[in-house]
Amino acid sequence: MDYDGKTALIVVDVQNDFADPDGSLYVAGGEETVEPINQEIDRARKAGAYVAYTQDWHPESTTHFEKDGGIWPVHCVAGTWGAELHPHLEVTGEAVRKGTGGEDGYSGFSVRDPETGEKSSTGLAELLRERGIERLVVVGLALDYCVKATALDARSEGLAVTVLRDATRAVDLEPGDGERAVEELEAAGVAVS
Ligand code: VGL
Ligand code: ZN
Repeated sequence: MDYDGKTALIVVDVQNDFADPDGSLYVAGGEETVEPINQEIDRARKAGAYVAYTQDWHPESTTHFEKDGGIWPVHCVAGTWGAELHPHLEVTGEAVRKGTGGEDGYSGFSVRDPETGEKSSTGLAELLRERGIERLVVVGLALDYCVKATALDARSEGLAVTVLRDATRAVDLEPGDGERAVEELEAAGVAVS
């Protein structure tokens, strides 16, 4: 993907809990994405493209967590080491935080109230719209959750979307989840390269 003013790069959840082997929801190989992502950030910045980041940002108690009725170990609790962006990640733009009110949801674009099911925007769509963005490159963690959900929502927003396979890794709760995510993305018109 060549960057320009109408193409943005979104760096999804490159946080210690996912990208550091000591993180509580470590995604195998997560730390290996940091270098290719930094190169992508450099390419995007040199072309004057907009770069945004997302952060999973949970309260201590949320139905997202296994201990509170969900499926995940406690991770990315607001203000903790695990929620910080990886220390080697080049940070050059705004970070959109999702799940701050205990909502569920994986996409950088929207979260869902676990009680009412009501969806609300994180503000990312507005940030992109204000800048007249038409194309989005999505990288980060994890391929089968937040990267996939963000890319699919971006397609629903009418954007052309590319996911860079080398700059993401899958949780693979079930073996093959990453490959199935790629198929789902491609079926939705996302380019995976
Ligand atoms: C994520 C599981 C739980 C992600 C976030 O960033 O892909 N996965 N919360
Ligand atoms: Zn989470």
